[in-house]
Amino acid sequence: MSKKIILPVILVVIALGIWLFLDNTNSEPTNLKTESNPISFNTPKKSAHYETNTPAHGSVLAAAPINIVIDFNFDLAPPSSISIIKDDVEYGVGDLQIDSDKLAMRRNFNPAAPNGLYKVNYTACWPDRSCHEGHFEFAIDHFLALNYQEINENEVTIKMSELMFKPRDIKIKPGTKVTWVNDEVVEHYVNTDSHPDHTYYPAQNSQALKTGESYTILFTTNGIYPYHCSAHASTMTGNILVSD
Ligand SMILES: [Cu+2]
Repeated sequence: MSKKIILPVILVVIALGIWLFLDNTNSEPTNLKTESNPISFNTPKKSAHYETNTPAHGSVLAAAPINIVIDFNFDLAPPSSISIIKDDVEYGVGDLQIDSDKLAMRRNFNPAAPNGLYKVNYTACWPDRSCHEGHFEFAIDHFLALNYQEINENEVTIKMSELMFKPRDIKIKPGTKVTWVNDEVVEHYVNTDSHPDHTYYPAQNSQALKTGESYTILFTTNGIYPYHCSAHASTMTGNILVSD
């Protein structure tokens, strides 16, 4: 190759390199936009006698929760309250309810709530009329439902095997009967969140299930139902998404 040709070739290669570098730099913000933006959660504040809550602080749900439930280790009393706010709009529905054992309080949630970050502010009051405040956050991202297995049957079976719920995350229609069957030697449970209070949707709490034993409930109300096995609470988890 003669020197006359080599110089233009080198210049073209350098120009191409600069163009590729600039193009990569330019395309970065576009890539970020197409991925779902990570949500940053503020530090929660726990009131006196607080134990757990559902949805969990920092959780991202594939649909609106049916209610917000907060658990305590002391008797709740009026005038306790729960408020769920996004963009200055209240998404709590109806009055606060204190459970009959007085250890949990709950408020229904607007099923039409859009994607985004929700802040839960609560006031927990005791029989002596003293009150304490706390707060936590969760988010809704309906796009997560794309990862759910959609099952359009009247009856669905979820196996408990290899320390997992199979399938783990399912989407069903209201009016679907779900049966959990224990397929292995170790005992399992079906427990609604949170752990260990199991208060979010109390109908979804089974006794210990031995090999071959099953538990069945009917889901009638739209929303997300996070659950776990209380014997393997940190790893054996699942979600039922009910949507018509
Ligand atoms: Cu288990």
